Amino acid sequence: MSVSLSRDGDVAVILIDNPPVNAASQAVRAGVVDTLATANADPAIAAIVIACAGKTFVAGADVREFGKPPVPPFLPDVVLSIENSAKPVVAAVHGTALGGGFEIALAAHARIAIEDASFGLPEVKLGIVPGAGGTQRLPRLAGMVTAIELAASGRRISAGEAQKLGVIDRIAEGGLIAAATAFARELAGKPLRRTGDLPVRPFDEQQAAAQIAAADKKARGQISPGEAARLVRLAADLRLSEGLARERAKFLELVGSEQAAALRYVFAAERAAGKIPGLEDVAPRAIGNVGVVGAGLMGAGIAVSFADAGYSVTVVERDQPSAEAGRSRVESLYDRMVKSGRIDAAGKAERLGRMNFFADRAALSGSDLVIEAVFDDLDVKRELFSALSGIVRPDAILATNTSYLDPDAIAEVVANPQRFVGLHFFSPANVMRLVEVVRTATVSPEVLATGLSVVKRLGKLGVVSGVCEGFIGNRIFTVYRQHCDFMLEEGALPHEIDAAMEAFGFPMGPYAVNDLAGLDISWARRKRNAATRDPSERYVVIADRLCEAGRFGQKTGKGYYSYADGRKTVDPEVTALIEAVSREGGHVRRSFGPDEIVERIMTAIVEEGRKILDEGIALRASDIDLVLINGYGYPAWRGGPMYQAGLAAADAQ
Ligand code: 3H9
Repeated sequence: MSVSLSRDGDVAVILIDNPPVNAASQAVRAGVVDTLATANADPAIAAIVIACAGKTFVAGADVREFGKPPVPPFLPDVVLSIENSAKPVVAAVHGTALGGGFEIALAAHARIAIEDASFGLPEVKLGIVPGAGGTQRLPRLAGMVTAIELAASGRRISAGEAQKLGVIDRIAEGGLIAAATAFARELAGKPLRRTGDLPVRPFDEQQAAAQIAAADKKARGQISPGEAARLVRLAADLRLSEGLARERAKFLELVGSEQAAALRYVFAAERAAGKIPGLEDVAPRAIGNVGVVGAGLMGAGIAVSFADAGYSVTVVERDQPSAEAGRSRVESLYDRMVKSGRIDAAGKAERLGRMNFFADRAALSGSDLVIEAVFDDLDVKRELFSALSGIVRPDAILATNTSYLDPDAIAEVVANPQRFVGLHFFSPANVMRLVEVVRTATVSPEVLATGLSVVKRLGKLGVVSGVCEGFIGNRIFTVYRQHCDFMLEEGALPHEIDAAMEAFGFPMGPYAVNDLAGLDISWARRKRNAATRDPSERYVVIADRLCEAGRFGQKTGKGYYSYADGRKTVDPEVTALIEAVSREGGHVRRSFGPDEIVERIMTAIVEEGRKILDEGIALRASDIDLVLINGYGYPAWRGGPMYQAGLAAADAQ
């Protein structure tokens, strides 16, 4: 039985118990309707509580039912029967009330939650819009501007924020169900406050219109965020029943769309990525103290990620001034978060309170895990890990953040190399969600499992990669960039390639990204590798020529583009340089349309993806898609290159 009814005096408690996340499956929907009817028909019952067993409140509709013929009762009807209940219904929320779960709570007559509960409408991330009243009821409680923002972004809010916004009534002190029962009893016999009857408070029309336009723009081709925003806006103009009908129609239209299918694939892919054959029964180790060596941009971002997730962090730099500079870097990252409203001053102080900065590696002796983010040079890293082997506990996990070096060559100097793993963060590390968890030749299953579990606790997505140059992501990105350069040499210009990829859905084209990141680092790497380069391989010298001309990207005011007055503009000097390179190589320049550009790049990516799969570097095609989506801005609503090429369908669905 996934829904049961019990009685506490004159209060009926409807308990949903559908592990793992209490998704609103057909059995749950039918159970709620039945128990609600029973409670309403029972004269001894004065009020009703809806709560959940297990780790969370209802986490949404059952996504496994999407794409199949819907079976009644439908969630919007279940939600209406809650709102129309003659007796007061209190939603008692713990864990995450998401999507359909949040919609159930919104339709109740009151909401109480424990402090660490959270709420959200993540439907847009699945390529759909809320389909059980979320877009119509949320603005009636939270106000138009907040509701648009939440529905279009899928952002989750804490119980505290929900209370401030008027979305929930109380935070439970003591036991949740006992507090909810007492609350329900207070409401018994009083006039019911039905969310659907509330008016939408007056709001700034221009602001709402700007939010909708921004949602469309930010989505870069994904339909659902703008549609969700528009539906919320309609709540101010339409009666509830009309608004609900419009919402339902849009939900049904989008749930059958290609974008929704692709995003459901991504959802399943993310769950599959954490399941590693052979690790099913391996328990990860508990990690409390984390050491970070190097507090440059990458190290500071990594340290912040760990402190944000509640770890104690020991940051070590080579000398006192560098340690101080590291602390300032971390502080300025937090200042930015305070400025953007993501945390408050107390949050900053709390996080900094978990961090210590030292100029002596000996400070790492108590760490459970040490990750390095020092200069990406084999000798530098080998010296570090050899020294660390004599400092940290013999069982402490050691991790490298190298992007291009061979971690197995580093492992040679590590005492007990079964504890050595790669944790490849993407820059900026405190923002980017992807971490490649690199399976070194020597790593033990327990350490690999711990790496994955730590990454999950950081709120990031871990994807296991085998060892090869650049791992999954940079290896594919290198090929992607190579083919872009080939097109430059054959007749395309940087802004044409960037425009084609941006129209495809990338936030930035490859050359704009290069200008932002700086051209000098990869130039230095190319110079280091020049001696071992295969002379028969096609090599495009455009990037080298730009660097020779001092064009290192935005930081020097010029790279593939010119940034003379702060704006990115096409630079005739670069066009001339590219044309000269084409001439020298004997290429007759021709024009490239956006479709050809995209197709050429996709073909190259998929070909490299296949090799990566064949070599066993990636466990599944869907892992490759996740790396590109979360590390390189590939539009999630397209599913990923392997999915689009039909190579991933069986993987994660
Ligand atoms: C919706 O509600 C539409 C409505 O507006 C309208 C309807 C008419 N269904 O993530 P985890 C499974 S759209 C089915 O590892 P966590 C998941 O596959 C929905 N299954 O756990 C996995 O299974 P397995 C809106 C689901 O603790 C297991 O649960 N809701 C669903 O890290 C554990 O998942 C969402 O989009 C589901 N809805 O995180 C919420 N959700 O073990 C999506 C999860 O076999 N879910 N599973 O691989 C989440 O965000 C996270 O799962 C959650 C837990 C935060 C709940």
